[in-house]
Amino acid sequence: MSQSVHVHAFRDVLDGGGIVDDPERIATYTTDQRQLFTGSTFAVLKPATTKQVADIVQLAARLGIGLVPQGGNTSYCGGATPDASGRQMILSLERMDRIREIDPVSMSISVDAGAILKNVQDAAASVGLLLPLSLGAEGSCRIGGNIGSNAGGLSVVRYGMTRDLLLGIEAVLSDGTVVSDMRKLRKNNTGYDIKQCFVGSEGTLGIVTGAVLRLAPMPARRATAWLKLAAGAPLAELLGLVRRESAELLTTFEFMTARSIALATDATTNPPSVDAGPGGAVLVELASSSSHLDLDGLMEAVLGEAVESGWIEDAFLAQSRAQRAAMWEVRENIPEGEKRRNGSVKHDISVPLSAIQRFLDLAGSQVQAYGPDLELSVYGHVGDGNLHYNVLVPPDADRIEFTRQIESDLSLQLYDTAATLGGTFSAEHGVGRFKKHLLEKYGDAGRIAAMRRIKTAFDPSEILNPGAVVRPFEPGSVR
Ligand code: 2HG
Ligand code: ZN
Repeated sequence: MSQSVHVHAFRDVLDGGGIVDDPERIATYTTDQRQLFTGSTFAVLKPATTKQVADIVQLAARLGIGLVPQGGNTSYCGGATPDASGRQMILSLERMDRIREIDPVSMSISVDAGAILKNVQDAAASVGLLLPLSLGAEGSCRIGGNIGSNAGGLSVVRYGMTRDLLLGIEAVLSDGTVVSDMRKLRKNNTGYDIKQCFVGSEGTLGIVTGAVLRLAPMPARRATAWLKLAAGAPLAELLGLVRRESAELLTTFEFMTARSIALATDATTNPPSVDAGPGGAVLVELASSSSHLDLDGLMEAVLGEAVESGWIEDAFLAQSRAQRAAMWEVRENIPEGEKRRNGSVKHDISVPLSAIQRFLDLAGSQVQAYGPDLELSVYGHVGDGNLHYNVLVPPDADRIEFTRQIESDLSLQLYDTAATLGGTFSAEHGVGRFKKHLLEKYGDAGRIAAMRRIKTAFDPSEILNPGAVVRPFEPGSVR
């Protein structure tokens, strides 16, 4: 069957605005967020309802066409980019962006999978509640993608990953069956927790069309501080101190090296007055929904103790909203700063907190031995054991070529080190198409075997995001 016949068939199951087959418009969907790869597709499908998604899936299965679900196209790992075969279609959820219901008493929000994260945050805020998922891409990423990649972000230390916020789900299986489990229950021990199968599956097990998310009380007070670290400051111990002394009020513990701060500052319109100490800097935030707690006083006491320990040289407590925003701007602008300087080769590492210092030492020596002139931008969610250990692309280098070169050698050394310390090559960015070989290399054989069996059980005809995350199970194979 020709492509135009396919387009015609899909047009029949969608309404007028539901299909894009103009090559110029298609091009805005086929390149990944980091512009490392451009795939090929003959049309982008934009359903407006769950029923249309189910019809699309059934038709795709009949025609043997792969479907690549796409939300805000912000995957760092090519999870939402079709391959080059031209046999895959993008299924964009962007028209399914409704807030379905907010239930302030149950503290939950029900949304379409194509709802933009920021809009969901705002909807929750409009009833005085917090959606505790916050990340740099929040203005464009969509809830379905957050679920598909189990997004983490800037407040995981307190609230957990997307997985921990998910109460209910609606998803279309590969035969068009709709899993309609949009419940708001905290407790529901009635067999397999099917919704969790879709979390982190990057669209390979079903198309998420709706979700119910857990909300939290909106913080009434925040205390935000910038800590300048002394040389050799032990991050895990410092975190331990801050966490212990601030009880359950810690929401952020973000580490940044001087190089990352400088990159962010270059990308900032009003450069802030904060900078790094010899050991880098940490952005700490405490938050409380109670207006009766003296958070600033608590933060000052915690910081006093940290100064006494000799781990920090100096600390600044934000005295106004503007100061707080300026501190956050530095942290949030680091990826943009890297991009402006010709990008970086990204390593989204996590290791147990007890091994974080060792990772920094060993990885530092590996980089030094590989290329003494290489520059690093190291920062991340140290509260979660997650480091973005990024190698900067030299300004005069070809970005793609340099990335390939580093990824074929130094990156593997760094991942080896993380693996030896009990860590992982992808903490919060997923696997997608770019990190599949790493899953093969570092994943436990039994776990991969289980993943393949699950993939085959959910998607026997291999139409759901084919080529992403994991190969289907092959009968007779040992894995
Ligand atoms: C962040 O923490 C994101 O800002 C992006 O996860 C990390 O660009 C990166 O390496
Ligand atoms: Zn991150």
